[in-house]
Amino acid sequence: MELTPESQLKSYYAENGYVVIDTQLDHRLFDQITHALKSYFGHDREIPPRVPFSDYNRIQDAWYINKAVWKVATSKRVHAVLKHLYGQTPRAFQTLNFKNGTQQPTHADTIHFNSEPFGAMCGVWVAFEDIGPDQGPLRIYPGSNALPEMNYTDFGLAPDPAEYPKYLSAVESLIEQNGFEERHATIKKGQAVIWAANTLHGGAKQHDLSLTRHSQVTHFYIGNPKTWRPSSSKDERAYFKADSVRNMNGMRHRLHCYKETLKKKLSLN
Ligand SMILES: O=C(O)CCC(=O)C(=O)O
Ligand SMILES: [Fe+2]
Repeated sequence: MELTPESQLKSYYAENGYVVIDTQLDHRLFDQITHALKSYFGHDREIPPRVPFSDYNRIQDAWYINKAVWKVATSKRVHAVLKHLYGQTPRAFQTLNFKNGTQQPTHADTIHFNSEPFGAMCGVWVAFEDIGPDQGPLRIYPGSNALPEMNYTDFGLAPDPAEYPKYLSAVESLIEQNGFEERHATIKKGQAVIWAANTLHGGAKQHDLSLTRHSQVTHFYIGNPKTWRPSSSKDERAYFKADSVRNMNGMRHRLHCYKETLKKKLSLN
């Protein structure tokens, strides 16, 4: 994947549902994160403290515990590009850090967290190392952003996580019907792919299992939409309050430091 020329960002995004940009972040940040999170990855990992979810290859909201993750999520350049693309203020609400490729099946992120108005959400995948085809890069289906909204009920499915496999099959059929091409995000360290709420994407097969794919996804809401989860919207839409990476870091960090100081004091007494 090539960097999207600056003058074409808006038109390219509208047409393809993704762009590639340079985050202009100091590469030492990525190395710091890789180093700091190292013991939290793998099958014999330590469990990271104070994050809502983690497994052997995925740490959710590591910005609670790592300032560099927070810096990547709140990158000025990413925010400026999102503002340019949407004309509204972006708000990072979730981070995911990966050591390896996810090989995730194809989906649109709206199936996990949707918005009213529709489309006020996007994902940003930042490469922490140069990404080649064998590392299981992010995969994108250009043009799929123009598809109509795809909630469980739009496919005639019950709005339930148990129906997710059927959702994935429905998505596969759509790709076949529309003849969408698959592109792999082979991008350089420090570059990022921004994809739209409805853009179909997943993780490519990791051909070489000895390779890492250190990267971070930050999910953003745009403006101030109502936020809801299709998978738990049975009788009515399940609205939820999305976190805000920008607003909460300071508070959480202070609270954490306060608790640590208190613990030390208590153990001294
Ligand atoms: O990193 C990947 O392979 C896919 C991640 C993804 O789908 C997401 O974070 O929305
Ligand atoms: Fe996704």
